[in-house]
Amino acid sequence: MSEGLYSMEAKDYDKTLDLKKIKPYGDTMNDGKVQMSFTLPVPCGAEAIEAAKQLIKKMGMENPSVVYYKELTPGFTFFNCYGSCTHTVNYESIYVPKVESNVMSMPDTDQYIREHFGRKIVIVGASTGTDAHTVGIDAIMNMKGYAGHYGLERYDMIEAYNLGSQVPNEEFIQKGLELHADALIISQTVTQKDVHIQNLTNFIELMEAEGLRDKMICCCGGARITHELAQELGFDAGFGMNTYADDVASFIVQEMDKRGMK
Ligand code: B12
Repeated sequence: MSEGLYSMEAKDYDKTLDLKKIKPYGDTMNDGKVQMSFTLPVPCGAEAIEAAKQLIKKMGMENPSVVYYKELTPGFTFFNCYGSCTHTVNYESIYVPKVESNVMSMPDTDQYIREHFGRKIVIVGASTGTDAHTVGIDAIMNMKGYAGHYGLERYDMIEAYNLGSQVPNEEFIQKGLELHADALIISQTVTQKDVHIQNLTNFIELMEAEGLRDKMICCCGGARITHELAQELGFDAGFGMNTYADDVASFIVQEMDKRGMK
């Protein structure tokens, strides 16, 4: 290769992967490149750009660059920016609590239910509280399924009831009782101002007040839900992004078996 602009060969780049000190990957190892978008409550202009760059440096980034900016409305400027992160994380020291179950296919779960319970399992689901998002709970429950995974309604050995969205917790629990639910599953999408925490906490408190908490498996899910958070709030399990009916169905039936529910 000739000297000049393109003379740096691949061997000149850092290729060291140290799992004790990982940082973002842009196009070479350890370059730390991060893309960010944010809005500042200042008029669009040169001072706004300088403010954005100074802020990026304070976030622990080197070489801040603003690649796009636009006035949103007078007094507010939106930015797309890049910077190189100077911080690192020890990946080897990370521990994340996860749902401990053996994820089974739909036919295997049906077979498990036949063998362990000899009856259909009843699962009632909804987006509760003020949450109007239905796509998450539909993805888990609808017969058609989602991303190649059939929903709970498709399982031969599961009686699934999807109550839709904005279902008050009291009504949801009442319906669960009427349907003799083995498990109640909740979807929560909106997390603004921790509204999901208040709503999920309220659900658990109601279940406890009614003496029902130990009688039904309680799960929640949504893009911002983790298993750790769900457990902290008193649920048996929590499911986040890229989870499917298989995950929650497997957990419910195995947990029921563990608890000796018949
Ligand atoms: C569609 C949509 C809407 C539609 C919903 C229509 C409907 N019928 O569902 C409408 C227009 C009504 C809407 C309204 C609002 N929305 Co909206 N909406 C979205 C959008 C674009 C898609 C959400 C979605 O359907 N995802 C697809 C599903 C499949 O993903 P999922 O829910 O994560 O589900 C998966 C997993 O999380 C998990 N899962 C989910 N639930 C459960 C439950 C169980 C038991 C299990 C096991 C698993 C599980 O499994 C699923 C499959 O893998 C998102 C942005 C985005 N691109 O994500 C914003 C978004 C969710 N909305 C948002 C907001 C702020 C709102 C509003 C507050 C806006 C407003 N100011 O009015 C309102 C709230 C209304 C209300 N009272 O709830 C924010 C939420 C931010 C936050 N974290 O709080 C988002 C992220 C947009 C954003 N970037 O700001 N919204």
